[in-house]
Amino acid sequence: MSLPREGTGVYHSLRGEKMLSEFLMEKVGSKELRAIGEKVFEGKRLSSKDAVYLFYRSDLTYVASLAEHVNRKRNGLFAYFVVNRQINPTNICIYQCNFCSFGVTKSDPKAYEMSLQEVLKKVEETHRMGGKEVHIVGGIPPHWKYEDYINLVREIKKAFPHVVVKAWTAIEIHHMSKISGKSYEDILLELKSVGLSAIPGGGAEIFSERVRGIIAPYKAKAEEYLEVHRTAHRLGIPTNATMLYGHIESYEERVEHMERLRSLQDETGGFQVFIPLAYWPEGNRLGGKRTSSVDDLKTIAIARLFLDNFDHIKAYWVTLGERVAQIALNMGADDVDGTIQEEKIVHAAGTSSAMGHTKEKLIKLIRGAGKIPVERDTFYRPVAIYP
Ligand code: V47
Repeated sequence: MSLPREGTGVYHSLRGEKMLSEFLMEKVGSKELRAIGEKVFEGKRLSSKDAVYLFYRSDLTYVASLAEHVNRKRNGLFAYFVVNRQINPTNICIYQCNFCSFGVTKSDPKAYEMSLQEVLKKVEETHRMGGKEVHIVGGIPPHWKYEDYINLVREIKKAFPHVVVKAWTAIEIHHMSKISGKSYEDILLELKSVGLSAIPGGGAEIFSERVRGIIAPYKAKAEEYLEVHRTAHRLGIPTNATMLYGHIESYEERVEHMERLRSLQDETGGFQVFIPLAYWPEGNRLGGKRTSSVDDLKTIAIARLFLDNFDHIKAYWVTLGERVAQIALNMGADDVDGTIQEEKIVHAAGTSSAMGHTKEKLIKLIRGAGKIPVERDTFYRPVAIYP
């Protein structure tokens, strides 16, 4: 199935790019903001300095209007969702990152580990309800062997060949390399041979060495995360990219993070989507405050403007909340992730969003944003359109 190219949208009353650009330019007093707006309309790449300037100086409506203009040119009026399920086979984790409220030690009373039968039962439920994807990530237990990660994917694909397995973040793959002595390439080839189709974006957090040293001192470094993704792209495995923001990082560090993703994307073209993850502060050692909705929306909009080589920007309803995710679909985002069914990582940190949603609810959410819902598969191929 293919989609019609251009959509019309909230700006159709302004009819066309020239009028929109004139409207926006008139609204803006600052010389610097006008110059950034002009770059956007001329299709020129924003510099890191531009993006930092937008974080500090732009109001939400300006940056959001620019971002939505860019999104409309790329995705028309379409906004995507997937019928999927998250499965977190265990919360036992050796890394104990300070921002994480999900991972616990093996002796913690909250520790759990699913059996293979339990995981397969969850995949079966997803399959029965027409699910296209299982997204599998978890803690990193001290007792898991390299083969455990491989076997889980193999067994799922053996039982459900039509379900797409998007599994193991770069952090897990780096860990698998440490315990097995194998290269990223050998591990990814083996995972691919047993049925892994894509890699989720988790574990990126913030690449800045300063911040990573405080919030996640023991897990894979930024270079290692990026090298796993680079290798996956070379082997034809598409991946996603995330950024955990709103804790102790500066705007400059957010932009540096996106800059490193943008330059890897220039090199490989293998990222499918960028997912800004708003930090939730309950139940972990880092603590702090929740992000504001304005910060969430500005971050999505600036990501849309800065990451000119990414096709999709995800408004992840679990971290944003359903209502802010809906607004984000008018401010640069074109995807809301999926039905999910059972989210544990951000719920452990206090998010008030639902555990999961029906397909009908996501269709309603997207329609409420004035967009046309497109059910997609893991690779953003349309499965059904709901005009
Ligand atoms: O890597 C952990 C984040 C991520 C907190 O690839 C937290 O399509 C907020 O990566 N507050 C896991 N966030 C989730 C993830 C993801 C989700 C949806 C889709 C995709 C995709 C990827 O959750 C972790 C971490 O960055 N996280 N703790 C917290 N307190």
